[in-house]
This record gives sequence, structure tokens and C-alpha cells, in this order.
Amino acid sequence: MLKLYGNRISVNVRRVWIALLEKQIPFEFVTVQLDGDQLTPEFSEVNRLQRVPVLEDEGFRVVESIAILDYLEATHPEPALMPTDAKAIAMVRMAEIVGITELQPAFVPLTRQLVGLEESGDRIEIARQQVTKSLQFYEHLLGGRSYFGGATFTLADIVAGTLIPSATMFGFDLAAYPGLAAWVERLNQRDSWQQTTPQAAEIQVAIPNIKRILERRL
Ligand SMILES: N[C@@H](CCC(=O)N[C@@H](CS)C(=O)NCC(=O)O)C(=O)O
Repeated sequence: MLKLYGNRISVNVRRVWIALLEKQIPFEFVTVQLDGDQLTPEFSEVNRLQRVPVLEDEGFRVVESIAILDYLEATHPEPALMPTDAKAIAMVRMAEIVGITELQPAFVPLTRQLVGLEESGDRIEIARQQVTKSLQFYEHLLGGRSYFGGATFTLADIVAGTLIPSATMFGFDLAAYPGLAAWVERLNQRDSWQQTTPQAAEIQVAIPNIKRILERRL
């Protein structure tokens, strides 16, 4: 059986977890406490980068959430989470890449500020502008359709959909982006979403770990 090394409050893990649920693939969730378990020699053997998620398939290990999503798509093609039409593929990739290279990095200084770590006003301002630009980009990309790939739910919705709602934690109002607001509501109806949404209490308990991780990171 597939093994997913992860933690319930990790957004990078949640992407993979949702894909496994959507594809109805049986798997074992191996919890890695992010209080230092990820830094042990044992876990470093599993992932030299000392991060989750890691997917293990009969001894073959895949790290990096986007690579894991591609692996799952290739090994379990049904139901398809990646379209085959050229334009739809481009839409999905744009949504994924903007998520991991624009929006997610912009959340780092904002999270640092939220948990009480030192952060410069300039970096906060740049991060807020980057979040705004990303949200505008996504609203335009979605273009009032149901999902980024068109009529069907894809990896784009998983990657963008597990990031965009977090903007509200930093004071962004999704009402300014009506297409995105309706799409978030649509995602919230899915079982895979409901099963994987971290509870407020879980996040609260994890704050010291989040702080320690952010202190060690670029
Ligand atoms: N680019 C990686 C990022 C993985 C990542 O940063 N995971 C975090 C949890 S959200 C982690 O394991 N952090 C532990 C640490 O930095 O010590 C991916 O997409 O899988």
C-alpha cells in the first residue's frame, strides 16, 4: 500500500492527500510531527531535504508535492486530474506554478508576522502586493468558469484551492474576487476538502512548530 509521510496542518501535504482521496487510492498516512521528527537521522533517510510530503510506493520514494501529484496521475490515471487538451494543460500548469512560486512564497513573511516573528515593513508590503497580484491573476485565469481546467476539477484546483483561501487569514477579502469566492465555495462542498481541512485547534497547537520552522528557513 502507498505510504504518505505528512502532517495534517501542512499545505504541501494536503495537496497530495486530496489527490489520493479524489482518486480513491488506499494509502497509509504516516504522521511526521514537525516538532523535530523531520530532522532525525531516520527521517533524513526518507527525505534528505527533511520535509514532508513524501510518497512511498513499494520502496520508491517521491518528494516534492507537485512531483508526487504527477506520479499519482501517471500511476492512477482515473479519474483524471490532468486534462489532455493543450490549452487546458497550460491553464492547469499556470495555476499550479503561480501558486507555488508567487502566492505561497508571499505568504511566508505574512505568516511570520502573524505568529509574532520579526519581519520588516517593506517585506510585508511587497508580500501583500504579490498576494494581490496573484489573486487578480487567478480571478482573470478562472474567467468565471467552474474550475481552472474548464468544466472539470483538476490538479490546478487542488494546488490553488489549498492556497488561495489562506489569504483571508492575512486580511484579504475574497469578496473582491467574485469568481474565486464562488469557486472556493464549490471546493468546500467536496468530501476531499472537508476531510482534509485542518481544524483551528490543530493549527493553534502547531504554532510553536510553525515558528521554529520559519526561523530556520529562508
Ligand atoms: N516544495 C516542497 C515543500 C515541502 C515543505 O516545505 N514542507 C514543510 C511542511 S509544509 C516541511 O516539511 N517543513 C519542515 C521543515 O522545514 O523543517 C513541496 O512542495 O513538497
